[in-house]
Amino acid sequence: MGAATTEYHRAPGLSGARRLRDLFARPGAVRLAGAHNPLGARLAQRAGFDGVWSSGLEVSASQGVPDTDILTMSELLGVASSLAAAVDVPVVADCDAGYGNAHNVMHMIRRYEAAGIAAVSIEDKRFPKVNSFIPGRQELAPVGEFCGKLAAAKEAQRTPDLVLIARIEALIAGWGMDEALARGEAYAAAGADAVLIHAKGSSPEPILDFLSQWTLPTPVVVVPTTYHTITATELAEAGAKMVIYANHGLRAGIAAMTDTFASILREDRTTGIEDRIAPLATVFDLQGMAEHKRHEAEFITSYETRPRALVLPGPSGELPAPLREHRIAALRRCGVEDVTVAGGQDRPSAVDALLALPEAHHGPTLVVDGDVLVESEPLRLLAAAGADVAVLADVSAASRRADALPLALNSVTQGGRRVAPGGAAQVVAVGAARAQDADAEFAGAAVFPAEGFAALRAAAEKRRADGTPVTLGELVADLLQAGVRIRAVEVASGWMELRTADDVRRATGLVAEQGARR
Ligand code: SPV
Ligand code: MG
Repeated sequence: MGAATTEYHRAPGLSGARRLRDLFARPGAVRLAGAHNPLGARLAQRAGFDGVWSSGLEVSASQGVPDTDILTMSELLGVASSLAAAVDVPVVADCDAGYGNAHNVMHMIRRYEAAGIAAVSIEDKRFPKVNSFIPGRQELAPVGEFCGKLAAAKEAQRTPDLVLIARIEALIAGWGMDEALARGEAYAAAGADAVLIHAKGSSPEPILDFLSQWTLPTPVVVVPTTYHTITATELAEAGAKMVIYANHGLRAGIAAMTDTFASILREDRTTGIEDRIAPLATVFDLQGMAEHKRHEAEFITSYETRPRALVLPGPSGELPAPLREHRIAALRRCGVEDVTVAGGQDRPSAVDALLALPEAHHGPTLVVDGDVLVESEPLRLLAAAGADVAVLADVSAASRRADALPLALNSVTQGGRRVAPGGAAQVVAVGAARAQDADAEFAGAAVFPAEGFAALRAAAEKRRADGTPVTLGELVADLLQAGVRIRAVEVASGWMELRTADDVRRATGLVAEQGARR
């Protein structure tokens, strides 16, 4: 099988019925292969067949029941619609004797049409029918009754293109050529878009005879199951418009599986049959796995790349519940579901809390100091900083307090607004060394993409080895020192300190007020 993969979900512009009518308009025979599941339909399409026959015999056999109207319309429709969904070529559905009388046929037409089936075939047998190749009972329906079904089908049809095939079983039931031709003409007059003349002998003669006597423009469909020596080209030359290889996929599958299963048990391993069975790569290809992977990259946010957050331990015990909840809710609102709040009984250091976080995380990690409360909007801006290590930088003059961690940025104030070269401000210095140059205050939150988080861990490891207690701001300073590019997400509000009991009281009051306003 070739390396080329198949696109299975192209949105074709034309309905299956329209495409089938276009095929009918082309010279030569339209060739169909039978299938009972989408995999078989794809194999038929891949082989180059013009369409797929949703075979009653195949579907019944695949369910382990005789082809005698045992399965219901819904079951057969379910399969036919799954074939239509799986391939681009038109699907022609074998609808047996129409599942009952004209009422059933009308219901059937609506359902098959809605499922995107290009053509339906109903046969002039009494319901319940028996597969044409089973010796014994083959009862024909009266012509008038069957014409009523055909007229009902045309009445029920909503779209102009759906093709109605009337299947003539006169040769199968032994009623002779004149009866077959007369029925065909009556069915064409009743509105059939095509007639299917079926036969069960090993010679193509009766079919060639029928074709030579058929004078109407209504196309003729043939099913050379038993008279298999004649080619599709010869049948087309004789006047057939559609040739259906109704059950060859099923029979090939039965032969191959029987052989394979026997070989495995005989040889006690599968080595002997490996080169005769399809490789798994072919199975994946037929499932549309390549396309699926492309869609995954395009449409699905991997769990592995979703952001996570770590809230570092605060300076003073447990926060009141409303503040804890507010903090988690702010993170959730900006799309962070995986939130770790360090703290509890053993009150780890910032370094321990950072190093306790699983190292293998492919998405960004937001780290929030325990002594700040950050609203969702600044967090959202931070999380959106993309591939950069970024810190939240409060550029409002109001925030310059004595215990603030100053940041020097490469952005400048111009006409009351801060502007940065290239549009994204960078941190150029952290800490007191250049406090006189401070442009902003570190607002207690930073984001680290996977690589940046690895650098942060390395800085934390080093500090642990040195035995020096350290804050998030100091670790950020370490990274800057180590040459990591640090972006500043500039804000002027949207965070509060929680350093003292007074801060906590004030923040609790504000959060309660916000809650009351909502
Ligand atoms: C089928 O495939 O179910 C058919 C064609 O009706 S045949 O079995 O050849 O009669
Ligand atoms: Mg059938």
